[in-house]
Order: sequence, then C-alpha cells, then structure tokens
Amino acid sequence: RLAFEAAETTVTDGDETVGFRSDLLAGLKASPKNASPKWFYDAEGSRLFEEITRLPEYYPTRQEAALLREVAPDWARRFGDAVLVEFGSGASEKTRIVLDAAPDLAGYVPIDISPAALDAAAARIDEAYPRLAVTPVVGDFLHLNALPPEVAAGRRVGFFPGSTIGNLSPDEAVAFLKGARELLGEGALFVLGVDLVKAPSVLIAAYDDARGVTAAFNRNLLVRANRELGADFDLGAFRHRAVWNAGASRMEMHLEAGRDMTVRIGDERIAFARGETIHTENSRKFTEASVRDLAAAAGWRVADFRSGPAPSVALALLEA
Ligand code: AVJ
Repeated sequence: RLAFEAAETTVTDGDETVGFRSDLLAGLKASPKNASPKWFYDAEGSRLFEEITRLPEYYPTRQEAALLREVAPDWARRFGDAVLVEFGSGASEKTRIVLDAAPDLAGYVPIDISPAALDAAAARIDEAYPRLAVTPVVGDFLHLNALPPEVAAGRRVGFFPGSTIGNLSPDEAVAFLKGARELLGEGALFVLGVDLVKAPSVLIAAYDDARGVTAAFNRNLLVRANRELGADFDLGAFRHRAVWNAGASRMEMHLEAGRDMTVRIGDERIAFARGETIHTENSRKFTEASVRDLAAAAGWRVADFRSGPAPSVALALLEA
C-alpha cells in the first residue's frame, strides 16, 4: 500500500527528525517554554496513549465509545456510500463502531502522524472490512490540503473523535474546521467529538493518573529528544504536572524542572530555572454553546448534538 505524503509533512524518519528538532528548539527558546503535543506520538508515545485510554481515570475514550455506539446507527443512515476521513486516527479503534453501523461506506482514509500506529491500524481495518478501500495518509492532519488522488469522489464524512480538537487553540480549531470543510468538499458531513467542562477534580485525575502512565506519556517527549536529537534531558529532573486553567477552559500538561539546569540539544544549550515548565499540551473542554460557536465560526451547521452520562463527553454531527 502506498502512503500519501501530506503537504508540509514528512514521512521518512530522517525528515521527521529535522522537523522535530527545529520545532522543539523554537518552543524551548520561547517564553514560556512550550512544545507541540504532536511530538508525543512516536511508536512508544502512541503505545502509551493507548494505555491511557484504558486507565480507570481517563474516562473520555470509554464515554465517547458508548455514546458513539448510541448515535452511530442514526447518523450512519445519512452517510450512504461516502468515504470516511479520520483526522488523527491512531489505533482506529472507534472507527470500527462507525464502520459497523455504516456498511455501505466506500472508503476509509486514516490520517496520522505516527507511521507505526497508522500502518498497523490500517492493515487491521483493511483485513476486517474487505469491501472498504483503505487509503492511509501519513502526516500532520492540520496541514493536509488534498486527499490522495485514488480516494473516490462523492460524499466525504470527516471523523474527528477523542476531543483531539481540544489540543488546538480556538483560532487553530476554527481554521482546521474550515480547512476540513474545503478538503471534504460539497455535501460533507463531519463527526466531531469533544470533552465537556466538568469538576476540576475529575479532569485533573484523568490527566494525572495514579499509575503514572500519563506522566510517562508526557516525559516521553524528553525520552524521544534524547534518543532522536542527542539531547541530554535528565528525565528524573522533570515532574509531570496537570493543571486546570479555568479562564481558558482547558487542561494543561507541563514538565516542570526540579532544579536549575542547562540541557544540551545537539550543539544548542537551553537553560531551565527550578520550577520553570515546558507547556506540552492543552486539552480544551467544551460546552454545547462553545461547540456551536466553533462550528458556526468555521461555516458548519450543527445537524445534531448529543452528550452522554457523567463524566460527559459529546458528539456533534456537522453538515457543510
Ligand atoms: C488525544 C489529545 C485527545 O487531550 O485528552 C491524554 C491526549 N493527553 N492524556 C487528550 C492526552 C493526556 C488526549 N487527546
């Protein structure tokens, strides 16, 4: 199978390392220091994320799967023989709920930044759904401006579950949804999954689990930098922090320096003061009103909005 190369993204290991290096250095030279969550997802990071989705504290995956099982039969009636395009497909686990409810779908286009996760997931879907044309795309779904030419014309249904949209700033989220509407074309539908605002204690536990899997996921960024960029991060000197930012309605993950130190990344040096953090992820939490505002700002109509039992997540069906 040929993987299509997304614009502005790289598919070979060597090239991805160049992007990781320049992006990480730019973020570490900024104030406050930050890093893009997309760099979490090397093979080990993708594996750790899958482990997170099975943690008792991390409710979003379970809650969304249950809600999707409920709404998929209704929504799938509108899909017909469309092509399903998934943004950030990971292990493609939730996809099966949609594929099982919509047996007439003609194709499936999983897009993911992790080649290892993508290849394995696409192969499994290909095997389980022999009638479906599976066309995996390796790359950053934020910068994808065309679908591979072999993808069938006709209706496209975007699939963006898991509250991945929460990783984006409000402006980026609007720009992404606008871009997706153009990418998917006329008559497009879009299934959007979001996590909803709830008690901070529930949110914080979900991002700071007792077994420390989320801490390992966060720290994997430094592990990866040490291995791929020849950095010398002292892993034990960085503490995982999960913080609820009420003003911005988002969970934040940080890596906090436990002492003053200088870290070498190849021939560059980055100074850390004790207590200083690298802000590694935002995970925005929504309300029905904020989802409706976001969809409207991006030119989509909300055809249906469904939320599940506590701890609640929601799914919106958008139409172009
Ligand atoms: C995959 C981005 C939706 O924000 O909840 C899980 C990633 N980070 N635990 C999220 C994540 C920490 C997850 N998303």
